[in-house]
Amino acid sequence: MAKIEDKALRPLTVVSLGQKDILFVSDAHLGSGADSRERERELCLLLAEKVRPGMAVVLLGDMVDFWFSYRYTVPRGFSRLIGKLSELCDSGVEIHYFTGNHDMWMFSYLTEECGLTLHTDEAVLEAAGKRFLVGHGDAQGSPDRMFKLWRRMFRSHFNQRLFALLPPALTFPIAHRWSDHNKRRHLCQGPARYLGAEREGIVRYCQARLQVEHYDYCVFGHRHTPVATAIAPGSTYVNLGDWLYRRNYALFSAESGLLTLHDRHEECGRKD
Ligand SMILES: [Mn+2]
Repeated sequence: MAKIEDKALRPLTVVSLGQKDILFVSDAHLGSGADSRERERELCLLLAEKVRPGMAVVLLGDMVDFWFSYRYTVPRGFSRLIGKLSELCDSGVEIHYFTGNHDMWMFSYLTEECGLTLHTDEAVLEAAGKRFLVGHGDAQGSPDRMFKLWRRMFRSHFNQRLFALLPPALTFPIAHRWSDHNKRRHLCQGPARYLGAEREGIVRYCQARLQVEHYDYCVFGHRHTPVATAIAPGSTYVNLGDWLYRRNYALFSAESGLLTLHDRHEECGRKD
């Protein structure tokens, strides 16, 4: 717990979004599963329908299942999403992309190609008088030591440079197998469920930070458990769920000051 408290004092980047409405999405894991192309199309459709010029889009990690930005080449796929994000940026939409544990090797490609802002750490967003603590959630109070060790290894600049020297034909199949293995392991454990404030590492982390400063909303992904629940007076924890299985997204209205979690499948009358 002491460790979380120490970390809670760490100052974070503050992003001011003025009076913007915000669309939040996370965990699309594009590139994985047979329905990936369809999922990507549906995501682009959501962006086309919900996002207007002057709005902000906040992508909270694991949007693709695996990515590595080489210096001169980029991985295959995701052309629709990258095109859509570029188009939105060009039309004056402010896009913030927070890397997760599957897309942490995004580096500067999307920043240079689309014009979006990339974040490799959580941040504080300010919009319409509300404060949001946002991030992917893989680094926040995860109890799994092994996971933390892998995370540190993958984020090491030395290891990243080493990886860049190896041919993609060798590294990509390994990365995809690793990702599939993790997914199978999670599927065996059944669908992720919200465990309650005491047992959710992200919530415990948010509560520690709330001791230091106020946030109206703490918004994270990673857990694939759509939930909106009060975790302190005037503070709501929102886990975005995912776009992978549930097609969740959240919308913040600057006018009402409210953040609402949505389920696209439910809206479309689909039962999955
Ligand atoms: Mn994740």
